[in-house]
Amino acid sequence: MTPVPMPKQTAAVLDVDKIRADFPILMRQVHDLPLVYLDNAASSQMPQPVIDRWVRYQQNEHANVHRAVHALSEIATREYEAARDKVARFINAREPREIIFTRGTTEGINLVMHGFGRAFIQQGDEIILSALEHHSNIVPWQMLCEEKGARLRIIPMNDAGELLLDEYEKLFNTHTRLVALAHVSNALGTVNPVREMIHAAHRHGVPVLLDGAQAAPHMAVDVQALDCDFYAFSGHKMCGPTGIGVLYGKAEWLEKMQPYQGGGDMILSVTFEKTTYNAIPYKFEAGTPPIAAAITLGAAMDYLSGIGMDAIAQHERALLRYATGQLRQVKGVRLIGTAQEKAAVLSFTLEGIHPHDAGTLLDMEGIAIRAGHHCAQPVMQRFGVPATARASFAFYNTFAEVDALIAGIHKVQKVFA
Ligand code: C6P
Repeated sequence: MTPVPMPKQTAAVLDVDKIRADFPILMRQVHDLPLVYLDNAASSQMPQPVIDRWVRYQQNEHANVHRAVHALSEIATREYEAARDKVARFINAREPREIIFTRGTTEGINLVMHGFGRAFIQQGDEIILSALEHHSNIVPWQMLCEEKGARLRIIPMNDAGELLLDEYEKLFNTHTRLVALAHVSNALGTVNPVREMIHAAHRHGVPVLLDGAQAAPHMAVDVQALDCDFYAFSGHKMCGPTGIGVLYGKAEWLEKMQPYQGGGDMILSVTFEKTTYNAIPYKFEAGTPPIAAAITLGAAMDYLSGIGMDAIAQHERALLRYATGQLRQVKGVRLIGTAQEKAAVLSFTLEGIHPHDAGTLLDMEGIAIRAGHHCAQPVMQRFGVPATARASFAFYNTFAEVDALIAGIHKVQKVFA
């Protein structure tokens, strides 16, 4: 096979060396070797300007929000709401009140399950999911179905990990109430044709929730252009901290939905007889929110926007193309997920080697990948494997790191030869 050359044009897309200098953790060693961090689909790393924002908040601005008249509380409130504005701009929401801060994608989906599902899904209704969903976008809907007597319908996929759109169309009927779909698969990398799929759902009058956990960090997302009804994603996969995520919802849906949790800040008035709920988005943010994390996520979005989401997508596409070409030349490799449209996720198995052993041995080389079912057991079942090894890339990864991965895989194979 002919080797895949390094795509030279990418040098001009991003100055990766300069970008890497912003990430202190990328300078560290693991097992006395330079860290090669290829587990970005699980969690990405944080650059210094984002770390600095966290520290500045803690050192100078920390107070509770929406609650007091003192200066610090006003600063914290202003910065927290400024972060909401940044998120709205980042995904092109119509208005900041369509942005709810959550703990992450999982909580965002659970919020929709409680707020939308409890109100609009009844016995005999149907929810369409796809065969490539993360457990976060399966289990909440199963719980709802059990409670309500509703049922799940599953869009099947082909051997490349692409959803079968003809089959999707056939799943709609008068009982369909919601489509809940990954924008990008974490286990396969497949980028679903969500625009087209949303359009199809809307023709049937059915709203769509997108799980954007693996999309928002890697491509420009425009919720108005997509016309999705809900979009959930996590801060820690896009250079932000853990414990913060975003649920976008169209205002007309959020207005009609029930609150997710009850408590402070989500109310206008409370008596023992009756509570009047606050306006959106506060109706869905009960209790003290993750203020520091939200503000820091705003800084992460500034950082990503400064680099440019299109440039990020272009660099990662080049990395994927190069890594796929290199990996295909390794004997005994089976790539799991070979869709035409893919994000920079490479799931694979090595003949005769358990993915966990491969992951452990690669770690000894300083190379961090994930091995397991990736919280997508139905995907593993579909491809007849218990687990895969998964390398997932970010904009700060280099072609040299792809080479390190391939060299590492050869070493792993030698151990088992
Ligand atoms: N996937 C991975 O290694 P949370 O945990 O709430 O931030 O995100 C959950 C989630 C939901 N949907 C998709 C498509 C995801 O990829 C994830 C998180 C990580 O693939 C951890 S399992």
